[in-house]
Amino acid sequence: MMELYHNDLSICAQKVRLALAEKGLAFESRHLDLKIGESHSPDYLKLNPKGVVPTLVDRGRPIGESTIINEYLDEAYPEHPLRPADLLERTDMRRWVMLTDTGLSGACGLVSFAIAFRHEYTMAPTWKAPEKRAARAVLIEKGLEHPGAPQAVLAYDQFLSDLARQLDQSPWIAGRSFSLAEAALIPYVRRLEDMALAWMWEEAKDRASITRWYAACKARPGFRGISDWAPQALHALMKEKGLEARPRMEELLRAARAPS
Ligand SMILES: N[C@@H](CCC(=O)N[C@@H](CS)C(=O)NCC(=O)O)C(=O)O
Repeated sequence: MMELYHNDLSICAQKVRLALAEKGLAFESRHLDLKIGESHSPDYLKLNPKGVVPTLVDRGRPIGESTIINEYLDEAYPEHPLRPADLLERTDMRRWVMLTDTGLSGACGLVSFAIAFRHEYTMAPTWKAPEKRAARAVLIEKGLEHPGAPQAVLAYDQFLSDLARQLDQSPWIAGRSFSLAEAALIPYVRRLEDMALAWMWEEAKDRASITRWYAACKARPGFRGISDWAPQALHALMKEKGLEARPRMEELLRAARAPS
């Protein structure tokens, strides 16, 4: 059976679990605790030299990078295809998946940490890279007052605008079918919901298509890749801190949207 090295709340791991669940593929779970640095153990670094999750081990070979893992899964296990048959829809799918590796992932990490995780995480002893330790220390201290927060909030907000516009035109992100674009992007919407920030689309008239789409996503088998792994205690903290953060988030959004 395939093995998946992952973490319950990791966005990149959620993305792969979503694809696995949607395709009905079972896996042996190898859950790593990122806050104590388990992804930096010498044994794990042999599988994933970057020390990050997820890593899939299939046919005796480790595969890293969530985008590559999902493409691999869909090629290796063609039942319940997650890449549109239409070439242009498939191209669209890849463009949307790319968003996660070109800014959205960093924005999500900063916003999540600034609002919620900084209240839970302490410095992992195995975070050896000095620049990483220093960056985390500033985020833990400053939260949404971090100098990178306005840019990260703006990027997340822009993503929601783009997503809503796309979903005004088609039922799913890449056209007529649920695809790897959903697997890649649902976790980013879910993260906002986990932090009680669903008002960012639910209270915006021009983002109603996200509400419709997200309800349809939740009804899919793939969603279990997130919901089956939801850590209850951390969720309570994320919600509490997200509710507290709403006024500051609204201020940052007003500033980000104001014409310069
Ligand atoms: N580009 C990679 C990013 C993986 C990544 O950054 N994973 C994070 C969790 S979402 C991680 O393992 N962080 C642990 C650490 O940096 O110590 C992918 O898509 O798989």
